Amino acid sequence: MTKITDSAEWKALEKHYNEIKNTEMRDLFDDDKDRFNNFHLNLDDFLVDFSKNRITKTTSKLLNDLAGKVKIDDWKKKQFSGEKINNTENRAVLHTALRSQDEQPIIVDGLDVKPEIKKTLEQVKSFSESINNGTWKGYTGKKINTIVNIGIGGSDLGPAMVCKALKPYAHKDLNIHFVSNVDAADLSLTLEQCDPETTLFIVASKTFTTQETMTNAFSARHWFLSHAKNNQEVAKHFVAVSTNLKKVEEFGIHEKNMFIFWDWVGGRYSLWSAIGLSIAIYLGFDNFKQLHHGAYEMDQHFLNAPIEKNIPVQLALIGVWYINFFKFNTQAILPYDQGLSLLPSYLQQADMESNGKFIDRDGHRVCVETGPVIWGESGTNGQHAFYQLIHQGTQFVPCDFIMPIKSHYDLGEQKNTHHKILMSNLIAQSQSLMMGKSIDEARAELLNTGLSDDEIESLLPHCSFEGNRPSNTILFEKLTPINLGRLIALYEHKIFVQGIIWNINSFDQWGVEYGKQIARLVLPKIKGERTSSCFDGSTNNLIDYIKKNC
Ligand code: G6Q
Repeated sequence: MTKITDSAEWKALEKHYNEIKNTEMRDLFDDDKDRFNNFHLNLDDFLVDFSKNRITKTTSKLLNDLAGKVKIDDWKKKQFSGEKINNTENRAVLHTALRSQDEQPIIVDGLDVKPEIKKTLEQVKSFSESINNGTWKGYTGKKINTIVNIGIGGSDLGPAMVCKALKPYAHKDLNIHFVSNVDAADLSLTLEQCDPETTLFIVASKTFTTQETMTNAFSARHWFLSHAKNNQEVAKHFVAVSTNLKKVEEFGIHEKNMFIFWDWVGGRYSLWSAIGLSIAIYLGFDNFKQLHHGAYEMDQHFLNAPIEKNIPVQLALIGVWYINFFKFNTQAILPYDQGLSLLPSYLQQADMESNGKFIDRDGHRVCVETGPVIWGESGTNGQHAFYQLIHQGTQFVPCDFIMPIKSHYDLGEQKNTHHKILMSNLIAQSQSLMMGKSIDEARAELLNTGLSDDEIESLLPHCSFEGNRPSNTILFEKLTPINLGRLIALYEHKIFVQGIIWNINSFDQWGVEYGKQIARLVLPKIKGERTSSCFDGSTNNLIDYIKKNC
Protein backbone atom coordinates (compact mmCIF):
# COMPACT_ATOMS: atom_id res chain seq x y z
CA MET A 1 0.00 0.00 0.00
CA THR A 2 1.27 3.48 -0.81
CA LYS A 3 2.10 5.62 2.16
CA ILE A 4 -0.63 8.01 3.28
CA THR A 5 2.03 10.71 3.61
CA ASP A 6 2.74 10.45 -0.13
CA SER A 7 -0.87 11.11 -1.06
CA ALA A 8 -1.94 14.42 -2.57
CA GLU A 9 -4.50 14.76 0.26
CA TRP A 10 -1.81 14.52 2.97
CA LYS A 11 0.51 16.89 1.17
CA ALA A 12 -2.32 19.40 0.77
CA LEU A 13 -2.90 19.23 4.53
CA GLU A 14 0.82 19.76 5.22
CA LYS A 15 0.83 22.84 3.02
CA HIS A 16 -2.35 24.14 4.60
CA TYR A 17 -0.93 23.50 8.08
CA ASN A 18 2.03 25.75 7.31
CA GLU A 19 -0.36 28.45 6.17
CA ILE A 20 -2.65 28.43 9.20
CA LYS A 21 -0.57 27.05 12.06
CA ASN A 22 -0.36 30.45 13.75
CA THR A 23 -3.96 31.46 13.12
CA GLU A 24 -5.76 32.55 16.27
CA MET A 25 -9.15 31.00 16.96
CA ARG A 26 -10.38 34.29 18.36
CA ASP A 27 -9.76 35.84 14.91
CA LEU A 28 -11.61 32.98 13.22
CA PHE A 29 -14.62 33.78 15.41
CA ASP A 30 -14.34 37.50 14.57
CA ASP A 31 -14.21 36.71 10.86
CA ASP A 32 -17.11 34.29 10.85
CA LYS A 33 -20.07 35.27 13.00
CA ASP A 34 -21.70 31.99 12.07
CA ARG A 35 -18.75 29.84 13.09
CA PHE A 36 -20.66 27.94 15.77
CA ASN A 37 -23.34 27.01 13.25
CA ASN A 38 -20.74 26.01 10.73
CA PHE A 39 -18.82 23.83 13.13
CA HIS A 40 -21.26 21.90 15.24
CA LEU A 41 -23.33 18.79 14.66
CA ASN A 42 -26.35 17.24 16.39
CA LEU A 43 -27.86 13.85 16.86
CA ASP A 44 -31.17 14.77 18.52
CA ASP A 45 -30.32 16.42 21.86
CA PHE A 46 -26.70 15.27 21.54
CA LEU A 47 -24.63 18.26 20.41
CA VAL A 48 -20.98 18.29 19.43
CA ASP A 49 -19.41 21.73 19.11
CA PHE A 50 -16.05 21.66 17.38
CA SER A 51 -15.89 25.36 16.56
CA LYS A 52 -13.18 25.94 19.21
CA ASN A 53 -10.58 24.15 17.12
CA ARG A 54 -7.73 25.45 15.01
CA ILE A 55 -9.55 24.69 11.80
CA THR A 56 -11.09 26.66 8.97
CA LYS A 57 -13.57 25.62 6.31
CA THR A 58 -10.56 24.77 4.13
CA THR A 59 -9.11 22.56 6.87
CA SER A 60 -12.40 20.70 7.08
CA LYS A 61 -12.55 20.24 3.36
CA LEU A 62 -8.99 18.90 3.19
CA LEU A 63 -9.57 16.56 6.15
CA ASN A 64 -12.78 15.32 4.53
CA ASP A 65 -10.78 14.65 1.36
CA LEU A 66 -8.37 12.58 3.45
CA ALA A 67 -11.28 10.53 4.82
CA GLY A 68 -12.42 9.96 1.24
CA LYS A 69 -8.91 8.96 0.20
CA VAL A 70 -8.72 6.15 2.80
CA LYS A 71 -12.21 4.96 1.82
CA ILE A 72 -13.87 5.34 5.19
CA ASP A 73 -17.24 4.36 3.74
CA ASP A 74 -15.89 1.02 2.48
CA TRP A 75 -14.30 0.25 5.85
CA LYS A 76 -17.54 0.99 7.69
CA LYS A 77 -19.37 -1.47 5.47
CA LYS A 78 -16.66 -4.08 5.97
CA GLN A 79 -16.89 -3.74 9.74
CA PHE A 80 -20.67 -3.80 10.02
CA SER A 81 -21.07 -6.71 7.58
CA GLY A 82 -18.75 -9.02 9.52
CA GLU A 83 -15.70 -8.98 7.26
CA LYS A 84 -12.59 -10.13 9.14
CA ILE A 85 -10.99 -6.72 9.47
CA ASN A 86 -9.00 -7.78 12.55
CA ASN A 87 -6.41 -9.22 10.20
CA THR A 88 -3.76 -10.31 12.71
CA GLU A 89 -6.25 -12.49 14.58
CA ASN A 90 -8.36 -13.30 11.51
CA ARG A 91 -11.52 -12.13 13.25
CA ALA A 92 -14.58 -10.09 12.44
CA VAL A 93 -15.23 -7.00 14.58
CA LEU A 94 -18.89 -7.03 15.46
CA HIS A 95 -19.62 -5.19 18.67
CA THR A 96 -22.08 -3.24 16.52
CA ALA A 97 -24.04 -6.48 15.87
CA LEU A 98 -24.54 -6.89 19.63
CA ARG A 99 -26.60 -3.71 19.82
CA SER A 100 -28.24 -3.93 16.41
CA GLN A 101 -31.96 -3.24 16.54
CA ASP A 102 -32.73 -4.65 13.09
CA GLU A 103 -33.23 -8.16 11.79
CA GLN A 104 -30.62 -8.02 8.98
CA PRO A 105 -28.53 -11.20 9.15
CA ILE A 106 -24.77 -10.83 9.63
CA ILE A 107 -22.82 -13.79 8.37
CA VAL A 108 -19.52 -14.90 9.90
CA ASP A 109 -17.97 -18.16 8.68
CA GLY A 110 -21.21 -19.03 6.92
CA LEU A 111 -23.43 -18.53 9.99
CA ASP A 112 -25.78 -15.70 10.92
CA VAL A 113 -24.60 -14.32 14.30
CA LYS A 114 -27.90 -12.61 15.12
CA PRO A 115 -29.80 -15.68 16.48
CA GLU A 116 -26.90 -16.48 18.85
CA ILE A 117 -26.82 -12.87 20.07
CA LYS A 118 -30.57 -12.93 20.62
CA LYS A 119 -30.38 -16.20 22.54
CA THR A 120 -27.66 -14.90 24.87
CA LEU A 121 -29.49 -11.63 25.42
CA GLU A 122 -32.58 -13.60 26.39
CA GLN A 123 -30.48 -15.56 28.87
CA VAL A 124 -29.11 -12.27 30.27
CA LYS A 125 -32.67 -10.94 30.51
CA SER A 126 -34.13 -13.90 32.34
CA PHE A 127 -31.13 -14.22 34.67
CA SER A 128 -31.05 -10.51 35.54
CA GLU A 129 -34.80 -10.55 36.15
CA SER A 130 -34.49 -13.56 38.43
CA ILE A 131 -31.95 -11.66 40.54
CA ASN A 132 -34.05 -8.49 40.52
CA ASN A 133 -37.32 -10.19 41.45
CA GLY A 134 -35.72 -12.48 44.01
CA THR A 135 -36.58 -15.81 42.39
CA TRP A 136 -32.84 -16.57 42.28
CA LYS A 137 -31.85 -17.34 45.85
CA GLY A 138 -28.57 -17.76 47.67
CA TYR A 139 -27.62 -20.96 49.49
CA THR A 140 -29.61 -20.08 52.59
CA GLY A 141 -32.68 -19.04 50.62
CA LYS A 142 -32.04 -15.29 50.80
CA LYS A 143 -32.40 -12.81 47.92
CA ILE A 144 -29.15 -11.66 46.29
CA ASN A 145 -28.38 -8.05 47.20
CA THR A 146 -24.69 -7.72 46.21
CA ILE A 147 -23.04 -8.28 42.86
CA VAL A 148 -19.26 -8.63 42.54
CA ASN A 149 -17.91 -8.52 39.00
CA ILE A 150 -14.45 -10.10 38.85
CA GLY A 151 -12.68 -9.16 35.61
CA ILE A 152 -9.97 -6.88 34.33
CA GLY A 153 -9.37 -4.60 31.34
CA GLY A 154 -12.17 -5.01 28.84
CA SER A 155 -14.00 -7.33 31.22
CA ASP A 156 -14.11 -4.64 33.90
CA LEU A 157 -13.74 -1.06 32.70
CA GLY A 158 -16.85 -0.83 30.50
CA PRO A 159 -19.35 -2.34 32.98
CA ALA A 160 -17.74 -0.42 35.89
CA MET A 161 -17.93 2.87 34.01
CA VAL A 162 -21.55 2.33 32.91
CA CYS A 163 -22.79 1.19 36.33
CA LYS A 164 -21.25 4.25 37.97
CA ALA A 165 -22.52 6.63 35.29
CA LEU A 166 -26.09 5.35 35.41
CA LYS A 167 -26.38 4.81 39.17
CA PRO A 168 -29.59 6.92 39.30
CA TYR A 169 -31.26 4.10 37.30
CA ALA A 170 -29.95 1.30 39.53
CA HIS A 171 -32.04 -0.99 41.70
CA LYS A 172 -31.91 0.68 45.08
CA ASP A 173 -31.60 -2.57 47.03
CA LEU A 174 -28.55 -3.77 45.08
CA ASN A 175 -24.88 -3.10 45.79
CA ILE A 176 -22.29 -3.58 43.11
CA HIS A 177 -18.52 -3.96 43.28
CA PHE A 178 -15.89 -4.41 40.59
CA VAL A 179 -12.75 -6.31 41.52
CA SER A 180 -9.99 -6.16 38.95
CA ASN A 181 -6.58 -5.80 40.58
CA VAL A 182 -4.71 -8.90 41.66
CA ASP A 183 -3.50 -6.84 44.63
CA ALA A 184 -5.20 -8.68 47.51
CA ALA A 185 -6.44 -5.32 48.80
CA ASP A 186 -8.98 -5.09 46.00
CA LEU A 187 -10.76 -8.36 46.74
CA SER A 188 -10.23 -8.24 50.52
CA LEU A 189 -11.73 -4.79 50.93
CA THR A 190 -14.65 -5.79 48.73
CA LEU A 191 -15.32 -9.03 50.62
CA GLU A 192 -15.42 -7.06 53.86
CA GLN A 193 -18.57 -5.47 52.48
CA CYS A 194 -20.17 -8.73 51.34
CA ASP A 195 -22.39 -11.30 52.98
CA PRO A 196 -21.73 -14.75 51.46
CA GLU A 197 -25.43 -15.62 51.75
CA THR A 198 -26.50 -12.74 49.51
CA THR A 199 -23.55 -12.15 47.17
CA LEU A 200 -23.34 -13.19 43.53
CA PHE A 201 -19.93 -13.32 41.84
CA ILE A 202 -19.74 -12.81 38.09
CA VAL A 203 -16.43 -14.11 36.79
CA ALA A 204 -16.00 -12.15 33.56
CA SER A 205 -13.14 -13.23 31.34
CA LYS A 206 -13.12 -13.78 27.61
CA THR A 207 -10.26 -16.29 27.85
CA PHE A 208 -10.86 -17.48 31.42
CA THR A 209 -7.10 -17.71 31.77
CA THR A 210 -6.20 -14.15 32.79
CA GLN A 211 -3.96 -14.43 35.85
CA GLU A 212 -5.51 -11.59 37.86
CA THR A 213 -9.11 -12.61 37.24
CA MET A 214 -8.59 -16.30 37.87
CA THR A 215 -6.60 -15.61 41.06
CA ASN A 216 -9.35 -13.34 42.36
CA ALA A 217 -12.05 -15.80 41.29
CA PHE A 218 -10.41 -18.74 43.09
CA SER A 219 -9.89 -16.63 46.22
CA ALA A 220 -13.51 -15.48 46.13
CA ARG A 221 -14.64 -19.09 45.81
CA HIS A 222 -12.40 -20.07 48.72
CA TRP A 223 -13.91 -17.27 50.85
CA PHE A 224 -17.41 -18.32 49.86
CA LEU A 225 -16.81 -21.99 50.67
CA SER A 226 -15.30 -21.10 54.03
CA HIS A 227 -18.86 -20.01 54.87
CA ALA A 228 -21.08 -22.24 52.76
CA LYS A 229 -18.95 -25.37 53.35
CA ASN A 230 -20.55 -27.27 50.47
CA ASN A 231 -19.18 -27.26 46.90
CA GLN A 232 -22.70 -27.70 45.51
CA GLU A 233 -23.60 -24.18 46.71
CA VAL A 234 -21.05 -22.56 44.37
CA ALA A 235 -23.64 -22.85 41.58
CA LYS A 236 -25.94 -20.41 43.40
CA HIS A 237 -23.25 -17.76 43.86
CA PHE A 238 -20.91 -17.95 40.86
CA VAL A 239 -21.70 -17.40 37.21
CA ALA A 240 -19.28 -16.90 34.35
CA VAL A 241 -19.12 -14.79 31.21
CA SER A 242 -16.60 -16.21 28.79
CA THR A 243 -15.84 -17.73 25.41
CA ASN A 244 -14.03 -20.66 27.06
CA LEU A 245 -16.53 -23.32 28.18
CA LYS A 246 -13.84 -25.86 29.10
CA LYS A 247 -12.08 -23.55 31.55
CA VAL A 248 -15.37 -22.38 33.03
CA GLU A 249 -16.35 -25.99 33.77
CA GLU A 250 -12.91 -26.69 35.23
CA PHE A 251 -13.50 -23.81 37.64
CA GLY A 252 -16.69 -25.51 38.77
CA ILE A 253 -19.31 -23.33 37.15
CA HIS A 254 -22.03 -25.28 35.41
CA GLU A 255 -22.65 -24.64 31.70
CA LYS A 256 -26.17 -23.38 32.45
CA ASN A 257 -24.64 -20.61 34.60
CA MET A 258 -22.32 -19.54 31.83
CA PHE A 259 -23.02 -16.68 29.45
CA ILE A 260 -21.16 -16.89 26.20
CA PHE A 261 -19.78 -14.39 23.78
CA TRP A 262 -17.65 -14.77 20.71
CA ASP A 263 -14.14 -14.14 19.43
CA TRP A 264 -15.46 -11.36 17.20
CA VAL A 265 -16.15 -9.25 20.32
CA GLY A 266 -12.96 -7.48 21.38
CA GLY A 267 -12.49 -7.17 25.17
CA ARG A 268 -12.59 -3.37 25.18
CA TYR A 269 -15.70 -3.42 22.98
CA SER A 270 -17.50 -6.08 24.99
CA LEU A 271 -19.77 -4.23 27.40
CA TRP A 272 -22.61 -4.70 24.90
CA SER A 273 -22.28 -8.49 25.16
CA ALA A 274 -22.93 -10.74 28.15
CA ILE A 275 -19.89 -9.02 29.70
CA GLY A 276 -22.54 -6.39 30.47
CA LEU A 277 -24.38 -8.88 32.72
CA SER A 278 -23.51 -6.76 35.77
CA ILE A 279 -25.04 -3.75 33.99
CA ALA A 280 -28.22 -5.66 33.17
CA ILE A 281 -28.60 -6.80 36.78
CA TYR A 282 -27.69 -3.50 38.44
CA LEU A 283 -29.65 -1.18 36.13
CA GLY A 284 -32.30 -3.64 35.00
CA PHE A 285 -32.45 -5.31 31.61
CA ASP A 286 -34.58 -2.54 30.04
CA ASN A 287 -31.91 0.05 30.78
CA PHE A 288 -29.24 -2.25 29.34
CA LYS A 289 -31.35 -2.38 26.18
CA GLN A 290 -31.72 1.41 26.17
CA LEU A 291 -27.94 1.67 26.30
CA HIS A 292 -27.84 -0.58 23.23
CA HIS A 293 -30.47 1.57 21.60
CA GLY A 294 -28.44 4.75 22.02
CA ALA A 295 -25.35 3.07 20.60
CA TYR A 296 -27.39 1.76 17.67
CA GLU A 297 -28.54 5.30 16.89
CA MET A 298 -24.92 6.43 16.77
CA ASP A 299 -24.06 3.39 14.62
CA GLN A 300 -26.74 4.36 12.13
CA HIS A 301 -25.56 7.95 12.11
CA PHE A 302 -21.96 6.78 11.58
CA LEU A 303 -23.02 4.45 8.76
CA ASN A 304 -25.29 6.84 6.93
CA ALA A 305 -24.28 10.47 7.54
CA PRO A 306 -22.00 11.95 4.89
CA ILE A 307 -18.40 12.54 5.95
CA GLU A 308 -18.84 16.27 6.56
CA LYS A 309 -21.88 15.71 8.81
CA ASN A 310 -20.61 12.58 10.50
CA ILE A 311 -19.86 13.21 14.18
CA PRO A 312 -17.40 10.33 14.82
CA VAL A 313 -15.62 11.01 11.53
CA GLN A 314 -15.29 14.72 12.25
CA LEU A 315 -13.92 14.11 15.76
CA ALA A 316 -11.46 11.57 14.33
CA LEU A 317 -10.28 13.98 11.63
CA ILE A 318 -9.76 16.81 14.10
CA GLY A 319 -7.73 14.40 16.23
CA VAL A 320 -5.58 13.46 13.23
CA TRP A 321 -5.10 17.16 12.44
CA TYR A 322 -3.63 17.74 15.91
CA ILE A 323 -1.66 14.50 16.25
CA ASN A 324 -0.09 14.41 12.80
CA PHE A 325 0.24 18.05 11.84
CA PHE A 326 0.45 20.07 15.06
CA LYS A 327 2.15 17.10 16.81
CA PHE A 328 -0.04 17.44 19.89
CA ASN A 329 0.27 13.96 21.25
CA THR A 330 -2.13 13.79 24.17
CA GLN A 331 -5.89 14.16 24.44
CA ALA A 332 -7.75 15.07 27.61
CA ILE A 333 -11.20 13.66 28.36
CA LEU A 334 -12.95 16.01 30.77
CA PRO A 335 -16.45 14.96 31.77
CA TYR A 336 -18.32 17.50 33.87
CA ASP A 337 -20.40 14.84 35.57
CA GLN A 338 -19.29 12.92 38.63
CA GLY A 339 -21.03 9.81 37.32
CA LEU A 340 -18.72 9.87 34.31
CA SER A 341 -15.58 9.97 36.42
CA LEU A 342 -14.49 6.56 35.08
CA LEU A 343 -14.92 7.67 31.46
CA PRO A 344 -11.30 8.85 31.10
CA SER A 345 -9.96 5.43 32.20
CA TYR A 346 -12.47 3.64 30.01
CA LEU A 347 -11.50 5.68 26.95
CA GLN A 348 -7.85 5.38 27.85
CA GLN A 349 -8.15 1.65 27.27
CA ALA A 350 -10.48 1.93 24.28
CA ASP A 351 -8.20 4.35 22.45
CA MET A 352 -4.68 3.46 23.62
CA GLU A 353 -5.14 -0.29 23.33
CA SER A 354 -6.72 0.14 19.90
CA ASN A 355 -4.43 2.69 18.32
CA GLY A 356 -1.24 2.56 20.38
CA LYS A 357 0.64 0.76 17.60
CA PHE A 358 3.68 1.39 15.43
CA ILE A 359 3.20 -1.48 13.00
CA ASP A 360 0.63 -1.07 10.26
CA ARG A 361 -1.86 -3.60 8.88
CA ASP A 362 0.72 -4.79 6.35
CA GLY A 363 3.44 -5.41 8.93
CA HIS A 364 5.46 -2.28 8.20
CA ARG A 365 6.51 0.46 10.56
CA VAL A 366 4.01 3.30 10.33
CA CYS A 367 5.17 6.53 8.76
CA VAL A 368 3.12 8.83 11.03
CA GLU A 369 2.34 9.28 14.70
CA THR A 370 -0.58 7.12 15.81
CA GLY A 371 -2.77 7.02 18.95
CA PRO A 372 -2.42 9.83 21.47
CA VAL A 373 -2.00 9.48 25.22
CA ILE A 374 -5.53 9.68 26.63
CA TRP A 375 -5.99 11.03 30.10
CA GLY A 376 -8.38 13.12 32.14
CA GLU A 377 -10.53 13.54 35.18
CA SER A 378 -13.99 14.78 35.96
CA GLY A 379 -14.61 18.49 36.22
CA THR A 380 -14.29 20.53 38.27
CA ASN A 381 -11.75 18.37 40.15
CA GLY A 382 -9.23 18.48 37.31
CA GLN A 383 -9.33 22.28 37.30
CA HIS A 384 -7.67 22.30 40.70
CA ALA A 385 -4.98 19.91 39.58
CA PHE A 386 -3.67 19.63 36.02
CA TYR A 387 -5.53 22.39 34.15
CA GLN A 388 -2.56 24.64 34.94
CA LEU A 389 -0.58 22.74 32.31
CA ILE A 390 -3.46 22.85 29.84
CA HIS A 391 -3.61 26.64 30.18
CA GLN A 392 0.07 27.51 30.36
CA GLY A 393 2.17 24.40 29.75
CA THR A 394 4.57 24.11 26.84
CA GLN A 395 2.55 21.20 25.47
CA PHE A 396 -0.81 21.75 23.85
CA VAL A 397 -3.53 19.38 25.03
CA PRO A 398 -6.69 19.16 22.91
CA CYS A 399 -9.63 18.69 25.31
CA ASP A 400 -13.00 17.03 25.02
CA PHE A 401 -15.43 18.66 27.45
CA ILE A 402 -18.49 16.48 28.07
CA MET A 403 -21.58 17.42 30.07
CA PRO A 404 -25.28 16.71 30.57
CA ILE A 405 -27.39 19.88 30.83
CA LYS A 406 -29.74 18.47 33.46
CA SER A 407 -28.55 16.75 36.60
CA HIS A 408 -30.14 13.67 38.18
CA TYR A 409 -29.58 15.17 41.60
CA ASP A 410 -31.54 17.84 43.41
CA LEU A 411 -30.45 19.24 46.76
CA GLY A 412 -33.69 20.93 47.76
CA GLU A 413 -33.22 24.59 48.62
CA GLN A 414 -30.04 24.76 46.61
CA LYS A 415 -32.01 23.55 43.60
CA ASN A 416 -29.83 23.39 40.53
CA THR A 417 -27.17 25.62 42.04
CA HIS A 418 -24.59 22.87 41.97
CA HIS A 419 -25.29 22.01 38.38
CA LYS A 420 -25.31 25.62 37.25
CA ILE A 421 -21.90 26.13 38.88
CA LEU A 422 -20.66 22.95 37.23
CA MET A 423 -21.92 24.02 33.80
CA SER A 424 -20.54 27.52 34.10
CA ASN A 425 -17.12 26.09 34.95
CA LEU A 426 -17.05 23.97 31.81
CA ILE A 427 -18.05 26.90 29.63
CA ALA A 428 -15.54 29.19 31.35
CA GLN A 429 -12.72 26.71 30.79
CA SER A 430 -13.33 26.09 27.11
CA GLN A 431 -13.81 29.82 26.55
CA SER A 432 -10.64 30.88 28.37
CA LEU A 433 -8.50 28.14 26.83
CA MET A 434 -9.52 29.45 23.45
CA MET A 435 -9.45 33.21 24.14
CA GLY A 436 -6.53 33.37 26.54
CA LYS A 437 -5.76 36.67 28.27
CA SER A 438 -3.57 39.20 26.51
CA ILE A 439 -0.89 41.28 28.26
CA ASP A 440 -3.16 44.33 27.99
CA GLU A 441 -6.13 42.49 29.46
CA ALA A 442 -3.96 41.20 32.30
CA ARG A 443 -2.55 44.67 32.93
CA ALA A 444 -6.03 46.20 33.07
CA GLU A 445 -7.04 43.64 35.70
CA LEU A 446 -3.91 44.29 37.80
CA LEU A 447 -4.31 48.06 37.77
CA ASN A 448 -7.02 47.91 40.45
CA THR A 449 -5.13 45.68 42.83
CA GLY A 450 -2.98 48.31 44.53
CA LEU A 451 0.27 46.88 43.15
CA SER A 452 3.04 49.20 41.98
CA ASP A 453 3.73 49.63 38.25
CA ASP A 454 6.95 47.64 38.61
CA GLU A 455 5.20 44.83 40.41
CA ILE A 456 2.51 44.76 37.75
CA GLU A 457 5.06 44.61 34.92
CA SER A 458 6.92 41.77 36.56
CA LEU A 459 3.72 39.77 37.07
CA LEU A 460 2.36 40.26 33.56
CA PRO A 461 4.19 37.36 31.85
CA HIS A 462 2.85 35.01 34.53
CA CYS A 463 -0.78 36.01 34.51
CA SER A 464 -1.33 36.43 30.81
CA PHE A 465 -2.47 33.46 28.75
CA GLU A 466 -1.65 32.74 25.10
CA GLY A 467 -4.94 30.96 24.54
CA ASN A 468 -5.59 29.33 21.16
CA ARG A 469 -5.89 26.01 23.01
CA PRO A 470 -8.40 23.78 21.30
CA SER A 471 -11.38 21.82 22.59
CA ASN A 472 -14.54 20.00 21.57
CA THR A 473 -17.65 20.34 23.69
CA ILE A 474 -20.19 17.52 23.84
CA LEU A 475 -23.52 18.37 25.48
CA PHE A 476 -26.66 16.31 25.90
CA GLU A 477 -29.86 16.81 27.84
CA LYS A 478 -29.34 14.23 30.57
CA LEU A 479 -27.06 11.30 31.29
CA THR A 480 -29.58 8.64 30.29
CA PRO A 481 -28.81 5.10 29.10
CA ILE A 482 -29.55 6.29 25.56
CA ASN A 483 -27.13 9.21 25.72
CA LEU A 484 -24.41 7.13 27.34
CA GLY A 485 -24.85 4.53 24.58
CA ARG A 486 -24.47 7.28 21.99
CA LEU A 487 -21.40 8.68 23.72
CA ILE A 488 -19.56 5.36 23.96
CA ALA A 489 -20.35 4.42 20.36
CA LEU A 490 -19.20 7.86 19.22
CA TYR A 491 -15.73 7.25 20.66
CA GLU A 492 -15.60 3.66 19.40
CA HIS A 493 -16.18 4.87 15.85
CA LYS A 494 -13.80 7.81 16.23
CA ILE A 495 -11.04 5.37 17.22
CA PHE A 496 -11.86 3.10 14.27
CA VAL A 497 -11.69 5.98 11.78
CA GLN A 498 -8.30 7.11 13.09
CA GLY A 499 -7.02 3.53 12.81
CA ILE A 500 -8.09 3.46 9.17
CA ILE A 501 -6.29 6.71 8.41
CA TRP A 502 -3.11 5.39 10.03
CA ASN A 503 -3.61 1.96 8.37
CA ILE A 504 -3.39 0.13 11.69
CA ASN A 505 -5.48 -2.73 13.03
CA SER A 506 -7.37 -1.15 15.94
CA PHE A 507 -8.70 -4.49 17.12
CA ASP A 508 -5.73 -6.56 18.26
CA GLN A 509 -3.65 -6.00 21.43
CA TRP A 510 -0.32 -7.78 21.23
CA GLY A 511 1.13 -5.48 23.88
CA VAL A 512 -1.47 -6.70 26.40
CA GLU A 513 -0.78 -10.33 25.48
CA TYR A 514 2.95 -9.67 25.98
CA GLY A 515 2.25 -8.39 29.50
CA LYS A 516 0.35 -11.59 30.30
CA GLN A 517 3.22 -13.71 28.93
CA ILE A 518 6.04 -12.02 30.88
CA ALA A 519 4.12 -12.07 34.15
CA ARG A 520 4.05 -15.86 33.89
CA LEU A 521 7.84 -15.95 33.50
CA VAL A 522 8.66 -13.86 36.54
CA LEU A 523 6.24 -15.48 39.01
CA PRO A 524 8.18 -18.78 39.46
CA LYS A 525 11.29 -16.72 40.29
CA ILE A 526 9.47 -14.63 42.89
CA LYS A 527 7.97 -17.79 44.38
CA GLY A 528 11.45 -19.31 44.51
CA GLU A 529 10.46 -22.22 42.24
CA ARG A 530 13.19 -21.30 39.77
CA THR A 531 16.56 -20.02 40.86
CA SER A 532 18.49 -19.37 37.65
CA SER A 533 19.27 -15.73 36.94
CA CYS A 534 17.70 -15.58 33.53
CA PHE A 535 16.88 -11.88 33.22
CA ASP A 536 18.96 -8.73 32.87
CA GLY A 537 21.07 -7.35 35.70
CA SER A 538 18.46 -4.94 36.99
CA THR A 539 15.59 -7.45 36.89
CA ASN A 540 17.56 -10.25 38.58
CA ASN A 541 18.62 -7.92 41.38
CA LEU A 542 15.13 -6.55 41.90
CA ILE A 543 13.78 -10.09 42.16
CA ASP A 544 16.53 -11.01 44.66
CA TYR A 545 15.79 -7.89 46.72
CA ILE A 546 12.07 -8.74 46.84
CA LYS A 547 12.80 -12.33 47.85
CA LYS A 548 15.22 -11.29 50.58
CA ASN A 549 12.71 -8.90 52.07
CA CYS A 550 9.41 -10.72 51.76
C1 G6Q B 1 -9.19 -5.77 25.67
C2 G6Q B 1 -8.01 -6.51 26.02
C3 G6Q B 1 -7.79 -6.72 27.49
C4 G6Q B 1 -8.67 -7.82 28.08
C5 G6Q B 1 -8.17 -8.17 29.47
C6 G6Q B 1 -8.98 -9.26 30.11
O1 G6Q B 1 -9.53 -5.50 24.55
O2 G6Q B 1 -7.96 -7.70 25.32
O3 G6Q B 1 -7.99 -5.56 28.23
O4 G6Q B 1 -10.00 -7.42 28.12
O5 G6Q B 1 -6.82 -8.56 29.39
O6 G6Q B 1 -8.99 -10.40 29.31
P1 G6Q B 1 -9.99 -11.57 29.60
O7 G6Q B 1 -11.38 -11.06 29.40
O8 G6Q B 1 -9.65 -12.66 28.64
O9 G6Q B 1 -9.78 -11.97 31.03
